[in-house]
Amino acid sequence: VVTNNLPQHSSGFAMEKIAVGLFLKEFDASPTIAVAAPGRVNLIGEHTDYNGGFVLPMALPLKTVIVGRVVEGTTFTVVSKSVDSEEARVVFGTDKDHIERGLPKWANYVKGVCKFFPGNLKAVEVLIYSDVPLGAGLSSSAALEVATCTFLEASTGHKMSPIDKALLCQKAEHEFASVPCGIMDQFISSLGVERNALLIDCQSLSTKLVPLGNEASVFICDSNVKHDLGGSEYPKRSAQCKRASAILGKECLRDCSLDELEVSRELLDEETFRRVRHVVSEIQRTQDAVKALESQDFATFGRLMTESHASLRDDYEVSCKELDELVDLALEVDGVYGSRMTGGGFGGCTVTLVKKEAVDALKKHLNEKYSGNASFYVCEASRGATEIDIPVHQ
Ligand code: GAF
Repeated sequence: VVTNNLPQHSSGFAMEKIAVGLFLKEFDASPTIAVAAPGRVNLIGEHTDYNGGFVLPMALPLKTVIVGRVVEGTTFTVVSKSVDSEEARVVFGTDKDHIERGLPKWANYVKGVCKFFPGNLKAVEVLIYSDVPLGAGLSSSAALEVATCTFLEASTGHKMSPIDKALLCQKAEHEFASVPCGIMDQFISSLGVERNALLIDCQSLSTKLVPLGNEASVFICDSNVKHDLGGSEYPKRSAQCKRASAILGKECLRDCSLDELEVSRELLDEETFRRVRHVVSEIQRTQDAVKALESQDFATFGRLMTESHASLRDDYEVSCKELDELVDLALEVDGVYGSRMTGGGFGGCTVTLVKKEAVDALKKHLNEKYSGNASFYVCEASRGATEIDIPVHQ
């Protein structure tokens, strides 16, 4: 699998301008550094990354912007515009030996990245401004981690490769947020490329760009439900997969085929068997989906997305009734190729591949029929984390 880079195009600077204005208000000075890192949507390949499998996410135009400046002293002062004001300002020392996780929780993503950053930290004032919805399964935490790391690169001059940056941010999430996540979210936030999805081989960490073409739209629908269960079920699934690969004598589930699984069926209890069947079949579906997309076969790609949803719902049991309802409703609309839940599950978003001309009909149908209150994003694949020129504040 090879990486081929396509040229990047800069998007509008609306978010950055607002962030600069907010920084001025907060710190009574102008920022000198601005960075941005995107959220992501995963098109297919769910709960496969921590099993060494394949994933196919794309970076979103929704992003986390950090603006700031280097100051005298030994403190890191960070203000977030995404949280309530009494929790919004956090100050900690730049001596990495003394950076510890704590409260408020949101700051642990920033602190974790600072703790593991390879260069010496500078004293800074920074402001975080984001339009990635929190807890919606669009990787707001990875966007914050990767934006923080990109800011540290800019403020210290210590540059990292995009892959090392993703790995550092994953470590921060493991150790400072206690989430045993795979590599997908940090990877795509760091390496995303405009107009392309990114096939990631989570075993070798090699990547391949897959152009999305112009015919179909990626339609994200936020169910606006968040089930607490997500936090406790994710580590359970990951532990279950680890145990299953040990029983099957594999290093990870990527190394297991459906045929082998069938032969070893009696080694696993019924629930574990279904969990493994999801992972193994999803890894195959992701590879098939990439082939389909490469030949612009949206019908096959869409069918695989819908099969992925059924597998996540029935075998992996990480969907919920609202996500199932949104998928079923989407599939009723002419011009929809396929639909599935995206991200960790237990709430959050669905992703639907739909003919461009059917987007309005899809929105209308979901608005009329969904029992909850949905929000929609029709997204182009965007670029990964980057330092940006400071926009002039007006
Ligand atoms: C979350 C995790 F952070 C990812 O690593 C991935 O496992 C995903 O859930 C499920 O595919 O976003």
